[in-house]
Amino acid sequence: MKKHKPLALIGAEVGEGASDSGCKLGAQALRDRGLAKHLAEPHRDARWVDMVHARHEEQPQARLDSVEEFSVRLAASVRRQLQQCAMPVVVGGDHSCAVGTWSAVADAWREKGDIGLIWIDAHLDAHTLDSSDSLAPHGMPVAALLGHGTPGLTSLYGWTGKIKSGNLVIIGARSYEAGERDLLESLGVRVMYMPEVDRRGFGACFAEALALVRQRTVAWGLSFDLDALDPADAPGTGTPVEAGIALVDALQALRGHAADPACVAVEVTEYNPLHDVDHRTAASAFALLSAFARAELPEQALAA
Ligand code: 5AB
Ligand code: MN
Ligand code: MN
Ligand code: MN
Repeated sequence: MKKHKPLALIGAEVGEGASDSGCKLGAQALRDRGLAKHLAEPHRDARWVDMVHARHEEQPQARLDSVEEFSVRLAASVRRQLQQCAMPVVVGGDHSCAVGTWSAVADAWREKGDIGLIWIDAHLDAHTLDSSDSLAPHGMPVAALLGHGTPGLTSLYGWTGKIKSGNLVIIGARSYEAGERDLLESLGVRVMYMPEVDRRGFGACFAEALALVRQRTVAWGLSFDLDALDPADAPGTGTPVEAGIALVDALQALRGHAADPACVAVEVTEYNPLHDVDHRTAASAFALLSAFARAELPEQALAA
C-alpha cells in the first residue's frame, strides 16, 4: 500500500482573536499530550513542523493588528507545507487562524481553480468590524475569506475572495447575530443550522456538503471549531453553546476523508485547555483528527 501524504502539524498560538485568550494555549497543550504520535500510522507520517505565535496585545485595535500580522506568518507556514506536498493540520488557537490557513490554500491553488471549505461551528464567524459587537476577530474569518471585512484580513497575498460563496458550507450553527446571518444570506452561502442537523443527522449533512464542495472545486478542506460539538463532549472551548453535534456522529461522518486526494488541509480550533474538564475536549480533538486522517477510506478498506 502506498504512503499517504504526511500530516504536517502547525500550532496556531493565537488567542488575541477572542475576548478570552485561553485558546492561545491550545496547540501546545495538544502537542504536549502527544497529538503527533496519536495521528501517526504505518502508512501515514505525522509530525509537528511549526509553532506560529501571535504577539500578545490587550487593546482591541492592537489585538486586531496582532491577528493580521500573525495571519501572514501562519499563511507562510501553511504554504511551505503545501509546497512540500504535505497536508497541513493547523491546530488552534482561536478561529481567527482560519484566515491564514485558507488564504494560503486558496493562493496555492489559485492557478488551478477554486477551493472549497466545510466549516463546522456553533457560530457563523461572518462578522465585519461594522456588524460585530465584540470586535473579536475570531468572529470574522468566514466574512474575511469571502472578501468582506478589514483589508488586513481579506487581502493576504494581495487579492480578496479566497473562498467563493458557493464553495462554502457551514454546519452546526446555533448562535449568531443578525448582521452576519444577513451577509451570508445575501451571498447565498449554504448554512446547515442546528435544527437541520438534528432533523437529518450530521452524517447526511456532511455528505451533502462534501458532494457540493467536491463538485465545484479542485481542492477542499475542513475547518472544525470544537464549539460545534455538544459541550458534553467539548467543554473546553472559548465559547461553548448548548445542544451541539454529538462527538460519535462527527467521528462516523468524518472518518477517512483526508485520504481523498482532493482534501488538502484541515484545521481544528478553539481548544481552551483552561476550561477543559478531565481532558475531555483534548480527547475529542484527538479523536476527530485521527478519524478524519485515517489512512484508508471505508470503501478502500473493504476493497483491500
Ligand atoms: B468562534 C460572537 N458572534 O462575534 C462574536 O468561536 C461569537 O470562532 C464569535 O466561532 C465566536 O463575538 C467565534 C458573539
Ligand atoms: Mn469559529
Ligand atoms: Mn464557534
Ligand atoms: Mn470561540
